[in-house]
Amino acid sequence: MVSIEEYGDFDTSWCPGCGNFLILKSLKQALAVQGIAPRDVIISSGIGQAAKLPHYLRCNMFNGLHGRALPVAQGIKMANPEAAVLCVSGDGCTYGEGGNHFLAAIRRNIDLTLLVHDNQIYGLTKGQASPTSARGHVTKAQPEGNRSDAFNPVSVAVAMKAGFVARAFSGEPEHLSEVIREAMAYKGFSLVDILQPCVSFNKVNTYGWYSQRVYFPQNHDPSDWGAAMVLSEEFGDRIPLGIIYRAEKPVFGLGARLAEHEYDKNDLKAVLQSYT
Ligand SMILES: Cc1ncc(C[n+]2csc(CCOP(=O)(O)OP(=O)(O)O)c2C)c(N)n1
Ligand code: SF4
Repeated sequence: MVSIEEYGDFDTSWCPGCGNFLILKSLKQALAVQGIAPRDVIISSGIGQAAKLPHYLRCNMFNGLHGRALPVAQGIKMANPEAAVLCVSGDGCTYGEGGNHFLAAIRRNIDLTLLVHDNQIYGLTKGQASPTSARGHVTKAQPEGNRSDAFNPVSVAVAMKAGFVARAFSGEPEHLSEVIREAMAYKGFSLVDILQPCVSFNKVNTYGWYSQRVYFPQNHDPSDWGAAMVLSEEFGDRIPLGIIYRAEKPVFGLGARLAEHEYDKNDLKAVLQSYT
């Protein structure tokens, strides 16, 4: 039995009302309900407001370079197959700077869960357009409107036949927590793209904007790739939530440990010292 309290309660540097709070709460709940203890969780994150999440959770963590959280998460899982490995970052970090790692992680299919706080903006650097910002979105850095088309991560993941692809909304925390649980239980690479209002810098995609659009599709069969492809394209007046696509696939290195031998801590010390 694991309680939510074991995951701690930390001060954050997030703005009051930020969608990140409900993602953190939903994740804590998902971990506790699954009975996973903090010592068994390892989170890799990049740079950005979303990437600070593991700072506010009692767990093992690695906070690395912008866009580079996924390769680290994959290495962590290969070295620690028994651990619950998550990668948590923003839409800019994951789909922009880390875009090719996102594609490679889908292809390789190592068993880990990627949670993307998708606020359709660069939050930490004060509101430039991100890969998921809509064409025409006016920001301080794009006063004439964003001139690029938006990247649709759910469509790309479904097109590449990623084994588990879901979308959730931080304004629906119970549903979000349930989807995180299902993603973590899935054996293979799982993506949860989470709509997360940035109350300070995205005045378009607000709680109200998302709330008016999100819906839970009835009778969608996530094993139907064609239907998932069609559903994944819907991102406008209506935005479907839930598991969009799900399939069983060969998992890279399932149950295998990267290194079996015991290591000598002194050797490790010497390697670390060689970098100072
Ligand atoms: C290689 C590199 N490029 C740019 C930056 C500057 N930078 C830091 S955070 C950030 C944007 C973060 O946006 P996002 O990933 O969407 O996360 P959010 O802050 O919105 O949660 C940028 C561009 C950096 N740290 N490293
Ligand atoms: S800038 Fe936006 S994403 Fe960052 S903490 Fe504030 S509301 Fe959240």
